[in-house]
Amino acid sequence: MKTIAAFVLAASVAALATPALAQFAKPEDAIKYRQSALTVMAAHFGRLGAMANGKAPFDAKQAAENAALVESLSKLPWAAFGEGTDKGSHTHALPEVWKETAKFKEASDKLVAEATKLNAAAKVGTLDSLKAAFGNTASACKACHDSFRAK
Ligand code: ASC
Repeated sequence: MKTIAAFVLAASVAALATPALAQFAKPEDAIKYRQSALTVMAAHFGRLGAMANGKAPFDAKQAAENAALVESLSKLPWAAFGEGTDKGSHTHALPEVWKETAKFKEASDKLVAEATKLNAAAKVGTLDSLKAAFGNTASACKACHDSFRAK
């Protein structure tokens, strides 16, 4: 009994201490997860872009809903870029993601910060506030793509 308890405790500690990859059974699962999160985020960000760029009528409620999703989704992909997930299925992620980890973290933190501001700006309910925050968020997307995503 004591042995089992000790084993369970050790396993729990190991699970808590293990890096993000442990959340995924296989590298391809992590790749699929992060690509899915980024795809869904881009869909909602694109709806905001259509409004910000005058291609769709501004709708404050729609903007707020989409920006809230963008903020939540912006937090998801990064845990799925763990060690060993540079290959396993088709990926556009460059080796720099795993070579320049501090720079990659800075770039992803920047996106989360801008998406958080975007959500706050959308809640203001005006096209002008949406436009400014949309542009800053798009710049954060682009900065990360420029350094870390294959063309
Ligand atoms: C989008 C989208 C991206 C970013 C990026 C911004 O709508 O799908 O990847 O914006 O193009 O520069």
